[in-house]
Amino acid sequence: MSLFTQEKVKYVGTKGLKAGDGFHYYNPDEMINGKKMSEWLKFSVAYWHTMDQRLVDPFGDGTAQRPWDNITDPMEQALAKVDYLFEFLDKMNVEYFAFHDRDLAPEGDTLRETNENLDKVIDKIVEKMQETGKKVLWNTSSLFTNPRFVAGGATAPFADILAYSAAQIKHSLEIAKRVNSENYVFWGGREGYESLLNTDMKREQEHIAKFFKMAKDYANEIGYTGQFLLEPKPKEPTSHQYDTDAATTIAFLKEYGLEDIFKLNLEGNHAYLAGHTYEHEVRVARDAGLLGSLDANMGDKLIGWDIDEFPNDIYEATLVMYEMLKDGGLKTGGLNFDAKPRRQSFTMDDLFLAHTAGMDTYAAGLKVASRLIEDKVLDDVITDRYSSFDSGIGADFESGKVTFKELEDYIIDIPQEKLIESTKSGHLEQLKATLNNYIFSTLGK
Ligand code: XUL
Ligand code: CO
Repeated sequence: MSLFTQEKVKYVGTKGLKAGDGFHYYNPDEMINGKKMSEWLKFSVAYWHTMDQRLVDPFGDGTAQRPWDNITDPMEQALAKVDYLFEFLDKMNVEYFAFHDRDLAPEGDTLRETNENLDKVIDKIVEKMQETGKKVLWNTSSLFTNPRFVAGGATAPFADILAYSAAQIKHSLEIAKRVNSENYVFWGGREGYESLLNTDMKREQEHIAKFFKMAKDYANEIGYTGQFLLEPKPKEPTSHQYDTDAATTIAFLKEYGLEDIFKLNLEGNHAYLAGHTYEHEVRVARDAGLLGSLDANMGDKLIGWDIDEFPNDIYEATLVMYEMLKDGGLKTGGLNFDAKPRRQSFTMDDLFLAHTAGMDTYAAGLKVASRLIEDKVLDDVITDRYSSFDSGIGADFESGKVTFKELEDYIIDIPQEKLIESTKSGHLEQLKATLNNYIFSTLGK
């Protein structure tokens, strides 16, 4: 018996222009660069949005209409939502989901009681996973919602709160092992500060570094081998988040010797808030060998806060998929829809349509990116642009054969005219128009 009235979403191709009749681009078995589309695109449903989000904004109550709204007992509703989740995954043809501990079950008065509530829901999730073959991309712990985390979790200036955080993560890692999560995510919700006037920043960062090492030790102790991921985000909720962007997060990992333990989970909207493009963040992680997973969402460039919109920007999706393909795929990572429909898109149909649109956007981006790679469009441009380092003085510099003095001897009498001749136009307008042509011609069939 079906819980949702909506039908299973199927691949229909691009026969019509109006969206809503199925996937236009997401064709799971289609081969792209030697692998099935479904293998490149390990999509994941985010429990906190898809099952829990009421579509609130900073000024208004939730508008969401969901079939489980009339179940008033919190534990009963929590258990019922598990059935809805698994039917949703089936109908959307999504293989993975992701969750915070607190998304699943209400808290009790003590951590022991909270764990008991949570374990009841996990028992049901494990059963459903065995029945359906669906998998967990990652789980995580919310160390930011409850008032006890007012000044952070692992960076809280209060030892009891740090102890509580450790115990909470310990239980989450046990859950990660039970549900075989492919990754374990840490997003430092309130790990940051409001003012230096009352903050010992160094002590807080030393605490969280030690905390991460202890988390890894515990994972090793219980035999949990999933990949640890750290998710950068600036500004929200504290004015100074410690893991502001990919580069800052990588510097932190290296400073504390954690770069072999962690990779990064990168989110589109977080990139904009940090003043970067999404593809920039992915490139920074790729260059450091630390690209882990993607929280596939986007923001509104006119709004200054995190709105977690479902992806619909083909240009951005193409460039992010380009980085992913160049990295050889996401390994243990996937594309998690840390995204919610707009507040005015409050029906259950909208939730189906939003996921369909997000999956199609990344499927389309993957197709374009794969053609760009096949035709070496950007590779050729970049090879040519740096070619003066492939021989002569450039190659001598790269291989460490020349000193500053020798570089000076080489260049000191070269006239300005010759120097200008040694530079080349970047042809950016042509390049961007070429990229547009690849988008039009790959998707316009
Ligand atoms: C918050 C955010 C989180 C993390 C997991 O902006 O992205 O949902 O992905 O805690
Ligand atoms: Co996220």
